[in-house]
Amino acid sequence: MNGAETLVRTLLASGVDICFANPGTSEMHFVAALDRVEGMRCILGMAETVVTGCADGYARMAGKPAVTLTHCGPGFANGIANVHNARRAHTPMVNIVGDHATYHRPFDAPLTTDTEGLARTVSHWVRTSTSSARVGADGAAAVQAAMTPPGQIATLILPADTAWNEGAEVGAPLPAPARPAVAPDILRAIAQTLRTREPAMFILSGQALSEAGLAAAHRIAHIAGAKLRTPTQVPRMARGRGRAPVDRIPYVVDNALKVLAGTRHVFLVGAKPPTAFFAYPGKPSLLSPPDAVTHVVARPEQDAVAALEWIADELGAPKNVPIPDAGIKPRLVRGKFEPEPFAHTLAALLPENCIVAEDAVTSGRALFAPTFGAAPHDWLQITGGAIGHGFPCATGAAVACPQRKVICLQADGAGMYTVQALWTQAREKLDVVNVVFANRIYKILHGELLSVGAQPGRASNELFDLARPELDWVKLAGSMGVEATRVETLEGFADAFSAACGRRGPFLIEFRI
Ligand SMILES: Cc1ncc(C[n+]2csc(CCOP(=O)(O)OP(=O)(O)O)c2C)c(N)n1
Repeated sequence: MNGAETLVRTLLASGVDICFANPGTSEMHFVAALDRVEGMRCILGMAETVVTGCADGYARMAGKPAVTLTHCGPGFANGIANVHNARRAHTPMVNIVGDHATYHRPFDAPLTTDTEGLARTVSHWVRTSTSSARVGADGAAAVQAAMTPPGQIATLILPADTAWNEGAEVGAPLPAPARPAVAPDILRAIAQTLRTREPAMFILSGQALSEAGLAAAHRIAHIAGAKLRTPTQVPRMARGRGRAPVDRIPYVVDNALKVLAGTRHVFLVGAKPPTAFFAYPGKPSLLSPPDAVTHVVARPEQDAVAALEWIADELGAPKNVPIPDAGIKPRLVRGKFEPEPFAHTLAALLPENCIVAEDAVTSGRALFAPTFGAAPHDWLQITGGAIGHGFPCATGAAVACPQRKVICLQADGAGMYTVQALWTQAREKLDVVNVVFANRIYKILHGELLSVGAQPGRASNELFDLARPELDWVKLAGSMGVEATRVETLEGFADAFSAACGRRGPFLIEFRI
């Protein structure tokens, strides 16, 4: 058996059976092995950042990694932005990067680059296989690294001769470490602090945003009077009716400061200290008040659900605290697009148990609160700020959950980074309703320009304008095999969205706003 075949068999034995790929010459033996070995579903992405974004969306929903296959340093480099987003989401991911044969490297052929160096910038674990005999064991180690809590990026570089040489052995699957528990002393001290009833805020991310994590946090909020928030962007959150309505920390620094004002204790549960996305002249980087004390309840890799439940029990919170009515009833609104009326309309229409992948930038600012009253759903967001995440994330999520409707909320400028994902949706017949907010402008950047203290001018108008020429999303989608329609009003959107949700397969709605 050659190295490539042992790698495919090792990945399958380790539970990895989806391969998002964009291969080249150095990966041909891996591709040939995929032909010989049953069981690995191969999905082509027509750009590496689609490949890596799909793997992110897939793993967030599947709870296990997909494998990506990319071509040499430059191919992997094309995919780095969405590996970065995945790393920020603590997504498990295994990247196989084919590279030149070991003996070919000294000749400095055109694709030669520092592949390991590129991989290291976004990976927790990097290894280059040195012989076919090692490939199986390296593959098993890569999956183990990816599955190490809270989820890691593992990149295995596969020189072509290690793939084609014979004499390789399938690697035995390696156990994934369990999530470590938080030490009881730490939890006891946190409970003690909560008993003072000084103003407290829990910031929840990762596992704490699961249904169980939210329920436990809600018990603590109820008994201790603590407030609950998520970071500005969440990797995955259980939302909708029956789930604790935890709002996010706003993106705009002044609004975020207002939300955190008066907080004496910040409790981090799988989250980082609340930090502004960017520095702005005269504004703080850290969003919590300077005199607030920050406590780490659970690091991202620790068992946050158990920690929250322990604190809730310790404080004597009832086991089942009813979720209060969020006070917002979803309703269909008519008229032109505005973020808030759109959010109410969407909330009224979201299908039961759907998955929302959101990269909606300014059009998504008001989505969180109104959708607390929507049917139960999971929400995935771009966690690393590298735009162009929505289409591929939705694509990967649809591969992971073929029985669930996926809704992709995508800003137009961001969408153009990874528009090719629509082609993958069509080819794989994935059940995704894509909504594109076509404002034909990089709207957020106008606000950012003013926020950093600069003034608009000819160059900024030129660089933020997308209207010359105008994109036609109906044609773009159509050319990639995705049916599409254009709407200009909320009532038009409601009709198109309901119809799209009532059928299967990919669809795109261009919302001209
Ligand atoms: C990979 C990457 N490149 C560039 C940026 C900078 N950037 C942030 S938002 C944005 C434009 C967003 O425009 P659009 O997606 O149309 O959303 P809108 O602001 O109009 O709501 C850009 C270019 C980024 N965040 N990530």
